[in-house]
Amino acid sequence: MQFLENFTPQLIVDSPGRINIIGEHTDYNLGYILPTAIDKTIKFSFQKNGSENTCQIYSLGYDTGFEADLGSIAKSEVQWENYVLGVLHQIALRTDKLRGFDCIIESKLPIGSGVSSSAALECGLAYGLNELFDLGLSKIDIVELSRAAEHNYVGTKCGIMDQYASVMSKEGHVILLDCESLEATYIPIEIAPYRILLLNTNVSHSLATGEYNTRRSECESGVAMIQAQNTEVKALRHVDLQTLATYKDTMDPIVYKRCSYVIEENQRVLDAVKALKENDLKTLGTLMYETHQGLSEQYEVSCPELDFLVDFSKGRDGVLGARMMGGGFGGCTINLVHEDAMEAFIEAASKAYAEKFNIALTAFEAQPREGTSIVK
Ligand code: GAF
Repeated sequence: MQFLENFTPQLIVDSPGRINIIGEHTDYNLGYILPTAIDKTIKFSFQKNGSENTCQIYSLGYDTGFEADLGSIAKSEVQWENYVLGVLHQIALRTDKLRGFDCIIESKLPIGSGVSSSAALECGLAYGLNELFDLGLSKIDIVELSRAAEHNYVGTKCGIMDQYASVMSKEGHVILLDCESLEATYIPIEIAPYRILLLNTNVSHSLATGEYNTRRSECESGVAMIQAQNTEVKALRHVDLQTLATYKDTMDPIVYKRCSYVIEENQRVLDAVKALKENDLKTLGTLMYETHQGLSEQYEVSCPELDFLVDFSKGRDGVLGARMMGGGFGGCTINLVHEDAMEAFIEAASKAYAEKFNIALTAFEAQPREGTSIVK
């Protein structure tokens, strides 16, 4: 693209991916989550180009770019462009201050690996444009508009977790977020000598978006059934296991399974927070294993590669817990591993995984960091 020859960035923004210690598929059920941003980011470099409507966006990773016209934003056939276009569309719904710009995107985040490169892309772009054009959006506006972009342009009816963690995180903390009230409690993550290790299966099964939306509607249909008896119930957040049990014979068994997972997982988040505060990492690890079992058997969003890695970790020296992370059907496992055991564990897991699936595993440590920020 021509603009690359004369590019002088006026603003550089770093937008992080996220991990989630525990609390999977609870966000859109208005429950609890425990995520934080990590030290793997997407970097955005911006310049105003003086035009009314012309936006030029170039991805260094894909080695390709595209042009968008602010006067006629529409969905693209190319999926990554929709993350960008969706954000531009959402900004245009909120303000008319946006003008033409050029942007170069450089990602250090593995795509499709469950660390939410998509939210990092949406939020980093929205954050940067807000700064560059003084749009007057708050951080929570950026979170909400990025989520709306994902719903409307990408098609995933995601919850709030990924965008919230990408923008609102604080260095060295995890966020206990109540997804109903949006009350956030920042909890220091002091787990030394243990560390957070991500093992990337390097698979991303194409089921992800469709199955994600199906899980969401299964939960909603469970809620609708309970709501018919009790109008106070707006989400699974308002249901306990005892109440759910009274629907065992009438509710579709699959819906019942999904709902029980979500209700149990909400409780696990609260138990995990207690364990974290008491530095009881053994209990935290056990809860992570329970979450994985629920995601695999009740919620059915795991896959053979993730199950294999979690099983492999069990009983290994220095490993307290492991589970799949994010939406599922591929991506990373999150592991709680003693620093002295990291190297041997990575080596053994990589060898076993390659033997079983003939795929190379990628391992990286995740350090909690602050949310989206300005570099320059
Ligand atoms: C994806 C979604 F984007 C999140 O909102 C969340 O539901 C997660 O899957 C599962 O916990 O990352």
